[in-house]
Amino acid sequence: MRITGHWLPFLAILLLSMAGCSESESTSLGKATPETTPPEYPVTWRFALEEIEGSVQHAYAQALKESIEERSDGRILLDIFPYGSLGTSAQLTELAKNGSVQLAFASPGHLADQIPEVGVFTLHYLLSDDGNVNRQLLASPELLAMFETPYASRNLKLLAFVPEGWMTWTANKPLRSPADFQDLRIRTMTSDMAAASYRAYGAQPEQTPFSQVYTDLQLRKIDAQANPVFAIEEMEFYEVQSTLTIARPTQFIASLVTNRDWYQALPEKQQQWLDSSLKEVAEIAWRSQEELNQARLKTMLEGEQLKVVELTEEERAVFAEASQPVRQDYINATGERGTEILKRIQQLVETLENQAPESASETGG
Ligand code: 6CS
Repeated sequence: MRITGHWLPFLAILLLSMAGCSESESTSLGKATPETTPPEYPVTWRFALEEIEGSVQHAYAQALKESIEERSDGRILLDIFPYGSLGTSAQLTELAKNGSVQLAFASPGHLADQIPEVGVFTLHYLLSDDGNVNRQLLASPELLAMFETPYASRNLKLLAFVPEGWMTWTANKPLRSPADFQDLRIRTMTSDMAAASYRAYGAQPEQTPFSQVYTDLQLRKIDAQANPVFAIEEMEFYEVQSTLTIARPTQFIASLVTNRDWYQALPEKQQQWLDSSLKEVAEIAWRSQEELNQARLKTMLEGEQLKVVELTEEERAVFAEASQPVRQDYINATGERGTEILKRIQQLVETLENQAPESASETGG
């Protein structure tokens, strides 16, 4: 299943005009509920996804819905809006900022134009090859705290980083070395940082919304794109590309955000329900992205829909080397705070790798 995006802006405008119209006015408009006034239940929170039904984000949202509705005994209800029902990733972030939706996914690959620090997750060959190390890194309260101020500067509260599997490349040829990227028109997510990594390989990146990728590939406006396996299958990119290259340059990482004022004004009990459910769901989400990525690769292989090329460690090392200058771009864009984040991630990866036995999987974590 895929979607086309020309009507997405109209839905986003509709939602923008509905800002704050969720079922319980007292708790969803970012106005603090006075201690003495008990909240009116049930309260409905809207949750906007950057991915369609059946995706990793959808599995996460369903698990969160189940958890919070059960934990709150039906006082909190979650209304899930899969990609295609509201807007592009950038528009969803706006909807979260202005309180039209209470929860939204905002992937660093799109968000880095607004919050440059988060662009660190678009850098190649920075994270560990061990999926479990990355999982622990992304759940680290210390790491989340480092992003608090950058997100707050956009009136957003970062609730979680959600790893969704390794980024893989599709094209109509194998992409074994930077030479294969020369002048390749590869679609990347919309931020400049997301594009920079591919420019370093010699490509001509095209920064476009997710909903446009299939058509652009079909019409040969672009030659290639990057995404985790599950997304390539569900968005049917395999129909218009011949080869999947597994180079494991980085994980696809999403961030879960809410409006900061809204979160701070939540009655204490509701904040606790949300925080506890987020903790519970993190583990489920990790397992479901692994399963989904593996199952979808199997489906595409069985259907002989794509030729799969996995790079050797030597081939990956050439890309890792070529990607190094982009770290300076990141530092230039983020200054002291970004430099600190980059350094700390490198240290945490090293520490966690020394503690953990190797357990990476090919397509998932
Ligand atoms: O490539 C993109 O734009 C999208 N890819 C995924 C896997 N999730 C959301 C994101 O917007």
